[in-house]
Amino acid sequence: MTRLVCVSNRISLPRKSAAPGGLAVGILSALKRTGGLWFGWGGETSEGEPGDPDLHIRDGVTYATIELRKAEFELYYNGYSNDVLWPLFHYFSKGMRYSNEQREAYENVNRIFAQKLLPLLQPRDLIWVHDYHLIPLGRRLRELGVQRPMGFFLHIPFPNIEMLRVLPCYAELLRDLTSYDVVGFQTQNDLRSFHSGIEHLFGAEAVRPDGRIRIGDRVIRAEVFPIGIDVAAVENEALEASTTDVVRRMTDSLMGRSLMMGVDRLDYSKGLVERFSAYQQFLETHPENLGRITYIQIAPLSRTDVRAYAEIRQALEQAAGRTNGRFADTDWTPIRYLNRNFPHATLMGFLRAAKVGLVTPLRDGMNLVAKEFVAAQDPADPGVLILSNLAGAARELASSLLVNPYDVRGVSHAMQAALSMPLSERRERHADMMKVLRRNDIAAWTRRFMEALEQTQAPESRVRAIGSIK
Ligand code: ADQ
Repeated sequence: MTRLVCVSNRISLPRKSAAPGGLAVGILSALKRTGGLWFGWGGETSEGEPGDPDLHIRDGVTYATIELRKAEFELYYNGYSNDVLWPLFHYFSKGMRYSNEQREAYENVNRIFAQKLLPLLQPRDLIWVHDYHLIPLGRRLRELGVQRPMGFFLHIPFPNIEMLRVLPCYAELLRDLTSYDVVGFQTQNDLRSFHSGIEHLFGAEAVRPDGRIRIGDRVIRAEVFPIGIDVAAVENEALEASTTDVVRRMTDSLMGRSLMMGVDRLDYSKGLVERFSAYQQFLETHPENLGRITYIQIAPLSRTDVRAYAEIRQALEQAAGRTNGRFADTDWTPIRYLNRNFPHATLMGFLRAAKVGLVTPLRDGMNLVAKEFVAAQDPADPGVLILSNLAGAARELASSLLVNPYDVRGVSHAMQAALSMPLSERRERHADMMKVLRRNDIAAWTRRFMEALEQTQAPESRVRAIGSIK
């Protein structure tokens, strides 16, 4: 039987308190369905050379975690991945800080990943590598002789060649992506950008009319696989959580006020500063809402982010302070801004209680919170989603109120429109979006990607036993 092997930078073992990001949520749902191996960094750094992977088996999934050397991890993760690739791929080239030292650490960590993963691989594995931290891993595994089908999925946007060219080693990055048999993106836009890079590097004829890419004698499938959510699980979580103490306490504290809610990782790409400004403008231009709305923003800070995100954190604290200072009353706080984690189910309960969901990233690969907000609603009395048209999710959730997140006035108008939307319209929009979510849920995403990977298996790729290659 084939086995699915997922590889990602970070592994979240179940039951750890840290909030899994979107990537972890997606991978875990995929592996829970199929069983298999999840390989990645376990969250610990070491002083010396990293040892062999630690193995843990839970619910049919084997978790193989490695440690990384502290200094190298810093350069690879906070440095190259998050100070170079993340801003560049989100079109914030001004935020990018490139250094060769970071690039070398990135290469080296990918080499270590390949070396540590190799002995765990079995002859019938399908290998699925996730996200921008691990773009060179496919090439590294190929260099070690791995011939099994290998796929790569990019959870974040892929920039057009004119933006990508800002990166000194953009050509290597594009070549590395062509080591995979399947390369998946969240949206057509990202795929088009990838094609623009391939055409730039290999010539227009490299992109075939059917969208596949031919380079020499290799054909690569580059396709769109928009990530979905486990709709039924979110519906249940939200419903069950709505009767728990913590959600009840929150809703009681609203004293009948309408709730607007945002849940994001604390990151500049999520557009929180602009969102806070829009809320302030909303209160200014629609004073009839004073004392009648509470906006709760949950934006947890993950441990590794502390240094890099100090600036945005400060900007948000100041913005929330300004709005509260100006509008608060003895019995009303307009914004409650929380830098803490909650269990996923509790968040779903909070989202269900919200009349308005605010998802306004300046750029986002997909944005699962947008999808979760819709699935968490009570279909009989659903809240309204305000969604950035620069999030991948906007392609599918066209029945939300789409906004440009930079347009502070437009977002503040959307807040008013959402709060005054008649029930019939809310229901209609919600039903439309639920159809889309159900059609393309997390199971469909996993299935489609795995089918694409399976279809790439050429007979000759099964000949070598990868375990024997060192
Ligand atoms: P992220 O940027 O992490 O993901 P997102 O898609 O919104 O963003 O996913 C966040 C996930 O973490 C959601 O499932 C959310 O419920 C959960 N979460 C957020 N805060 C939490 C908290 N405090 N406690 C528990 N859970 C929390 C990246 C890309 C996205 C892409 C995803 C998936 O940046 O564009 O949608 O991967 O591909």
